[in-house]
Amino acid sequence: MKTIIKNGTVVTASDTFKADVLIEDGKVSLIGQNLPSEGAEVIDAAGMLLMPGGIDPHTHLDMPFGGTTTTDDFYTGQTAAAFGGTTCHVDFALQQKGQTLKQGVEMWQEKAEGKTIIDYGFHVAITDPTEASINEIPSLVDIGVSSLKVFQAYKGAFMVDDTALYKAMEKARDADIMLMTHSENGDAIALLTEQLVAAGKLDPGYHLDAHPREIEGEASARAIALSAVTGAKLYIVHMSCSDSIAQMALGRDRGYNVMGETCTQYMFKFEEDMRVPGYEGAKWACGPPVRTPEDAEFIWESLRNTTLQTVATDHCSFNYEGGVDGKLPGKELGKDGWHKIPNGIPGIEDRMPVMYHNGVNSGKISLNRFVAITSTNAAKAMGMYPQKGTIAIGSDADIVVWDPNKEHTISAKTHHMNVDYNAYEGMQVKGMPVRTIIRGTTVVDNGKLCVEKGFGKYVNRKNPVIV
Ligand code: DUC
Ligand code: ZN
Ligand code: ZN
Repeated sequence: MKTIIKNGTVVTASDTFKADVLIEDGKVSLIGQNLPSEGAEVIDAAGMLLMPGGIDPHTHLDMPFGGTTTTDDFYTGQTAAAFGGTTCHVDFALQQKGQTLKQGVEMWQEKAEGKTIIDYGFHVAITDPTEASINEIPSLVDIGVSSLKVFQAYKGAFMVDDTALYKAMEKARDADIMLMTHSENGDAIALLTEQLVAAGKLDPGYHLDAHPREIEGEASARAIALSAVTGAKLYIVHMSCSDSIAQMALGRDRGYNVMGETCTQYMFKFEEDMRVPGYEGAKWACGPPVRTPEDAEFIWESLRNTTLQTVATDHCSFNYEGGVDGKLPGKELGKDGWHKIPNGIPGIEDRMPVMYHNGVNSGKISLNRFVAITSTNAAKAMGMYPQKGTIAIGSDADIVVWDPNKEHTISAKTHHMNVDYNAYEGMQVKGMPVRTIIRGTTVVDNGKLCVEKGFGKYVNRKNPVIV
């Protein structure tokens, strides 16, 4: 099966050039000028950009959390991703108490089974750090898992102490696994939560007071220091503010093996959105919390100057008005106390258009930097490069045909995510995917899903690199 994409402009993390792209057996086989098209399906991409499909390194599909479960399963979440130009994601398999790490992965594989639309992998989150679990870490590479998550927050649920973090880092270092942290000080959050609730401070805005920026900075510094001492590769997820990102800059200046991710919402949702009167602020409860417009500017600059290297979504969807009409319970769970709001913001569909419009069109980042932070760097950090994350001979033909002039207004009324609100509601963007191709097969074409459930494939990952 041959396909040729003609007349487009190829954009990678380093180059922009006009070329035809030939695809054979799901892989890019030739890139060049005026390639012959005999025997091939021809896609005319005149006026279009051809970019590596987006890679979202941080999602939570079908995840039990906060007394409910995220509303997007692997079918709805991955379908939405494909409509937004994302061709691959890495989801978090959470080890349950008493489980082995492998059983955690198997549990998530079952959730994905028969529902997939795009390619995917799993990080494992170690939440029950027994000696057996710690000793199991090196064997994760045998099942294609090259990243391990440790929570420094969510005391009493996912959090592990510094002894476990340190030991996990040693094992990850020896097995060449990327150690990822959710860096906030979980002890401080637990105490602040107790005090705020006891004082009757129950509105959604108090979520912010329980998650001060300083403790994200402190936990990030701690993880970076332990990475420096152990030599483990460290990837800090969802960095939200200047306090933590400044620590990342310092660690990278010192030559430590550390890198940082941010998420789209931290550039567009702010504390003031959470402190509105009434309950609306619950929509933006996530951990770490949304911060300030000044932090957003700091994030843009850190993405530009390479202190931060990836933009993910932390896609974690809960309905604003859940628990009715057969819908899973959602944000309404916290109506009598912010501490019961399930944390999370949806966005798997919107990351690419939102970042393109606000980053590239505004001149904040170059087109090549856009590709780097939405695809290539995640592929490298997660051990998928060059199979994924670039357009090159021999790579999977995961290509998004992008119309730089197509305009779209983002809305929950038209999005494909299974959730009743959208963080970017009403945002008018210019630049949209018009065709999403995975392994040479068109998955979405001009607003139409073209593959059946089960199309997406598990990606075996290895040899992650710090970018
Ligand atoms: N943060 C969220 O907002 N949701 C899921 C988990 C997390 O760390
Ligand atoms: Zn997290
Ligand atoms: Zn997360």
